[in-house]
Amino acid sequence: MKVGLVGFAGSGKTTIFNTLTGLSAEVGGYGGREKANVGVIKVPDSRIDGLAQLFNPKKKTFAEISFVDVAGPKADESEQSHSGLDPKLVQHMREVDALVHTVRAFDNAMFTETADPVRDIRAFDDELILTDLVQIETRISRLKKEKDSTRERELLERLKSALEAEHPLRDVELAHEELVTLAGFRFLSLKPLLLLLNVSEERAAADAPSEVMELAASKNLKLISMSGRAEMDISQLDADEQREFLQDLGIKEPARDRFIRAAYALLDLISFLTSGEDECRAWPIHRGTTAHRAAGRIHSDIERGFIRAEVIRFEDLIQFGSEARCREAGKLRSEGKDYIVQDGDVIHFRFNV
Ligand SMILES: Nc1nc2c(ncn2[C@@H]2O[C@H](COP(=O)(O)OP(=O)(O)OP(=O)(O)O)[C@@H](O)[C@H]2O)c(=O)[nH]1
Ligand SMILES: [Mg+2]
Repeated sequence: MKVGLVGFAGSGKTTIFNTLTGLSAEVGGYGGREKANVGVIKVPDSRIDGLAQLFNPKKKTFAEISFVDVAGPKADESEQSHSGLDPKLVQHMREVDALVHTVRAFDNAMFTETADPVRDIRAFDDELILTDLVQIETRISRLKKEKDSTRERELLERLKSALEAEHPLRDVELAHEELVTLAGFRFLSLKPLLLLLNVSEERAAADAPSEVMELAASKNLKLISMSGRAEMDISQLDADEQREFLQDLGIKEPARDRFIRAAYALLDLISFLTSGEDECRAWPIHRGTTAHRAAGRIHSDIERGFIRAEVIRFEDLIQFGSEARCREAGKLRSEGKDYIVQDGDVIHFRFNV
């Protein structure tokens, strides 16, 4: 899973990036740095540790979330000129599975304007909508020139009307085949979007202001809030000190853990597990994925030569202590291609190529 940290200059993207990845990229660039920051976090999963105790594998592999953090447009510029988003930034955004809009809710001497999260949430969503609209108009005029009036054009016309009415594409109901037709466009307003409210230290443990919560709800967006600055400082301490500081600030759970949960929920991800003497591993998949497709996550050969999936619930494997004992106890199920994989299934795929 690849997540893009986006938002206006100085909203704290790089600070949040450092908090989440434990890296120390330079903050305070104020829109001036060209290079993207890239980092990866491992998703903590106690089930992998549980499996490792049984199998003593050479390797433990956790699910990963990778982050891209690119300098953002300046909020005032975007309001005045409407020149649209920088093409390089757009390119970065196209490549990610989900966008996290970092919204400034702290005051900072660097800015003449006070924080106005509601304005910024609206303005950024408008930028995404505008970028998609320009792209769609270009494509439609090309199709017109070619005297093409296929279903693609009809579909694009429909999306164009939605965008013109200021609805992001994520709010448009689309059938599976339509999504397939659209995949190549990589529209920005179609990507899952999470709002991350970056609040001042004093509000580190408080709920988001009600007007922000209401706006998020009306836009059907998930919202988490954290204090980037405070959490970044804390994330660089050792575990014991971290716990102490979090407690002092009234924060129940570190930002990284809350973030991971929100990102999984946003993308509707679950993990299935594989275990053996070589490796115990968590594999993130979308909820509702069939055993056949899940096999393909591991290797296309396993998908192609799929025979069956042998499934044990993680809890059963731990309780009975081995695959053999699970089999004796009737806890090992043999499932076919269409089985819907569940979170915490430990799967052994049988295949033949
Ligand atoms: N007071 C306060 N300052 C913060 C907080 N988070 C970030 N900052 C400061 O805001 C400034 C901008 O932070 P960055 O993380 O560089 O912002 P950015 O979104 O990466 O900015 P660009 O890369 O320019 O788009 C820096 O001076 C940070 O120290 C916060 O929670 N509270
Ligand atoms: Mg930055």
